[in-house]
Amino acid sequence: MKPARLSLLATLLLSACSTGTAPTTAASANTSTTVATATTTAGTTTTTVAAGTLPTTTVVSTTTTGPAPTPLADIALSLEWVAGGFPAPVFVLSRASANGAAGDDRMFVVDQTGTITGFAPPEPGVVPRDRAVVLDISSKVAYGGERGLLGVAFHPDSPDRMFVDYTRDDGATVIEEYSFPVGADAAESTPVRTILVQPQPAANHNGGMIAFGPDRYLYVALGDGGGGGDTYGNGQDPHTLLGAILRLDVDGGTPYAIPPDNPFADGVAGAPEVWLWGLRNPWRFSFDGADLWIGDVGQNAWEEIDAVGPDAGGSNLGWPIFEGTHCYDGPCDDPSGFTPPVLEYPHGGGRCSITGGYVYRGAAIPDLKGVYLYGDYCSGEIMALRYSGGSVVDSRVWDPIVAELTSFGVDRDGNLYVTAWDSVYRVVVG
Ligand SMILES: [Ca+2]
Repeated sequence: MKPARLSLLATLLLSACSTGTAPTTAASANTSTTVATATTTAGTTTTTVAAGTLPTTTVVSTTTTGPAPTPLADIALSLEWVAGGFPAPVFVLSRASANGAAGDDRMFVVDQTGTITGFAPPEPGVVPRDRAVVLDISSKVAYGGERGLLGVAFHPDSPDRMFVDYTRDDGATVIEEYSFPVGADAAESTPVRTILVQPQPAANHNGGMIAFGPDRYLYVALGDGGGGGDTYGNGQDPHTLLGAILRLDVDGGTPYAIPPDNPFADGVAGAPEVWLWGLRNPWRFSFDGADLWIGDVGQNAWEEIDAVGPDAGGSNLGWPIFEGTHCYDGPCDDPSGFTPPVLEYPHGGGRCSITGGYVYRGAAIPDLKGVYLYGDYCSGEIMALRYSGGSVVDSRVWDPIVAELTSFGVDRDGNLYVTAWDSVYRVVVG
């Protein structure tokens, strides 16, 4: 038995899991995920959004030319434990060297409580022993439920610049920049500057992911402000930063500049910071080249993955008009203005909250190249898909293997990691 504790998403998820439906097999969960047709699922007639409704959006694909990929059914994966004993790990990352500068061999575990811990990169089968806290902001982080230190990103060109996303005592989301010189044991304890403060009307749905895109802009995920069913009406309001993914130029202004090609850069039809809107709680997102992959946590029935190209700015991802492809709070009779998910799966079988992951581009597992791996926080399953020609062409669910699957992460070589419960694992073949 696990000791009781406040854990990420726990409040929301426990209630959602308690209403779960009958167990769903892996196959049925994923065969019901491809979009674009009106379907009847679990006895409920649904309205769905047709795929490809935004003709200006680049068609995302995870496949590359070459030999036919290995069917996911033929790939055996497991998790190799690499480090444990963390209070509440929610993310793991490394930082690359830049411009020929010396790199940093450490990986960094982000704890929701407010600490970031560095540890030596594990060799296969070797437990890393040296670890040290590199930043502790727990005194100003409000931790509990879905609040806390939720995201960290290093600047891709200046890896001594570290950005954090956390919840402060009054519930607001704060993004700060810290100086963490490559080669230093730890980061400076006082932030260089505050990038953003976003008030949050409720404790849940804070988003939390921050990451730099290949365009060198900082992308920031913010949930709809919380409650349930979009209590505060933020999902379909492009003028609020809530329920959106923002795109900020942290190099071009103080505290940031608006990229001139942001869809609402002039502030007329929406907030200048907004890149994508109509999101519920985009807990984790990642880039695959210029494509943006988002795991948007659903309400009570459907979890979804969204994938958009670099010209998708201004796209409305549907919440709360749609939950996944299903009408939630209509009218839904004209879905043409919404970008549907590339995949959705229903609650049930222990599944109740998506943990978005990464398209695998590492060298260690050639069969996984181009595969998007993700998971479910509640079931602890690792899942995967291949996406080509506008549809999911292969999918797979592995056995439940971890409790509280909070996040995926990659190191600078593209190896894939998982944070769950108190540990960090590496995804390996076997
Ligand atoms: Ca959506």
